[in-house]
Amino acid sequence: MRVLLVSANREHIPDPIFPLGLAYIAAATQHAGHDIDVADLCFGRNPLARLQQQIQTFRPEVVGLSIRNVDNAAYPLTVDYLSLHQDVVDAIRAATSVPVVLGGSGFSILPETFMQKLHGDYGISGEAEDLFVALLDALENGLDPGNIPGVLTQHRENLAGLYIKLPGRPSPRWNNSLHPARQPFDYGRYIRRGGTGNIQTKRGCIFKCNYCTYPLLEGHGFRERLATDVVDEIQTLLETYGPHPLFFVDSILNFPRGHIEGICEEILHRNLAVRWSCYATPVKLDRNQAQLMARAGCEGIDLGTDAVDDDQLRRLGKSFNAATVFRANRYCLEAGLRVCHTLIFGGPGETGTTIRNTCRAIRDMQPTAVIAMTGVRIYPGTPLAEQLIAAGKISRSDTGLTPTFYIEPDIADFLPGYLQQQALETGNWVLPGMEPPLLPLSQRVLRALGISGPLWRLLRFPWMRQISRSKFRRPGTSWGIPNLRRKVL
Ligand code: B12
Ligand code: SF4
Repeated sequence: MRVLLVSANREHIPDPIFPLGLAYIAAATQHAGHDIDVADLCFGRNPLARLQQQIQTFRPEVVGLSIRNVDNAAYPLTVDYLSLHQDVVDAIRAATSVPVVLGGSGFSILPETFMQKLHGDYGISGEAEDLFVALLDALENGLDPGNIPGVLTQHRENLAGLYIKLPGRPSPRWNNSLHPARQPFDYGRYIRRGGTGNIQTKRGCIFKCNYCTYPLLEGHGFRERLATDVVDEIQTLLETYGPHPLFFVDSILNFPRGHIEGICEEILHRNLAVRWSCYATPVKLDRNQAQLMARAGCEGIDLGTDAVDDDQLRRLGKSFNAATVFRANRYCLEAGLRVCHTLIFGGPGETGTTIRNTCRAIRDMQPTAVIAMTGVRIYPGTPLAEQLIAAGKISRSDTGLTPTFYIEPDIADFLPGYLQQQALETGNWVLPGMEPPLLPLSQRVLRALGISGPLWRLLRFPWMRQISRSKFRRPGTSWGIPNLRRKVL
């Protein structure tokens, strides 16, 4: 069949991100013998007109639409992408009447709601290499894809909750050396404009942080690729596109023990010069691991710290305490790794004391950068959403498409100003949703100057800290960002 794969994402903040998930779908579809074309709407003017022209020329028999983001998950300057997705579906419908299949991480967080809002013919929640191919086979053979378990259709009812109960169905094709098909896309443009390429080494997460969607999207167990297969892919990427930094998109790269070690050893064994960064957990992050990662090209590590107060860590469902964070931070700095701590303030039970404890501890640790979220984005199906519903603090309808944030009422007035003060004093804090993001123009200039990798690494330089500080000297302005739909509880 002729299959057109469309990536709807046009977000350039913090960077344009190569649509890795759709590239996996493209690879699986090609391997199954179908003819594919891709339409990536990320760059250029008038992408919808281009998309319609492409539909006229390619005459697809099926269109697959990838929906990566629901919103920017930041408060109070929340950006909601629903209308953008509606425009894309309208443009497709105006140009063709073939079935439209919805998928992607954003779609998978709220599959039924997206199906209703966007009137997709079919939808697949979670990883979809196998199911998408099965769906195409059904269409090709005149069968009803609605009979395939896991495929959503417009005509089925009572599917509510099905995908939350069946998260991250393993896709055998994925572990089986299926590499994403990057060639049909302009991967090079993402490296130039976005500063990093991306690669996935495993799926799933065994931890139970109570606000987190990753286990729902990818499954509660780890499914790892072989180190040799991962490094084959890295090597091919460097040979094909030249040297460029990579981001490992795994939920946490350094757990379970042995996985990243195997990859690092293989990188060193092949003498590959690759710079990379990742998300990591402080759990079991010891001196050996940090040093091996540094030797194998790791230039920045984004620790999912969330808080540095034992009570607050427990309430967020984290599997470590403040002492573990201190230790992990020290090992990383000793190994020469740049560290960014991601923090979440305002969750249930947060008090002025827990906020101050976290801020004090973070300042003591002297990381390169801090990304601090104000409020917890509440996602359906997460333990936190269920807990708040059971406690009567939110209703189920609060976990729908309108981005909803929980801020503990007692500290709601104090929190934003206090975080802005931290940012002003230190200069290395980034407050998504509370400050103007790096404007696309400045981002372009930095990339054009050849600065690659995550931009938070620049916060080690006094001049960048000065620029960062100056953003907090005009509190109360909206910096021209549309304050779209969102709710605070
Ligand atoms: C790594 C990551 C990042 C990195 C990316 C770095 C890089 N160079 O790639 C960074 C830190 C930069 C980042 C930024 C952002 N991110 Co992010 N990110 C992720 C993460 C952890 C992995 C994404 C990934 O690559 N997965 C691997 C691929 C293979 O999986 P996949 O894309 O899901 O694709 C599979 C399926 O979805 C499906 N599929 C995909 N497309 C299609 C199409 C069809 C037709 C079908 C049938 C199926 C299908 O099949 C694929 C293969 O199995 C996810 C969480 C997660 N675990 O998914 C969040 C996630 C995607 N991010 C999210 C968000 C919000 C953002 C930001 C907006 C945050 C911000 N304010 O800055 C930005 C947006 C950036 C942008 N330009 O779009 C949200 C999106 C949901 C939401 N709330 O809207 C997620 C889901 C996390 C969350 N909060 O739940 N992110
Ligand atoms: S926050 Fe990180 S460690 Fe916790 S469940 Fe999510 S991905 Fe796993």
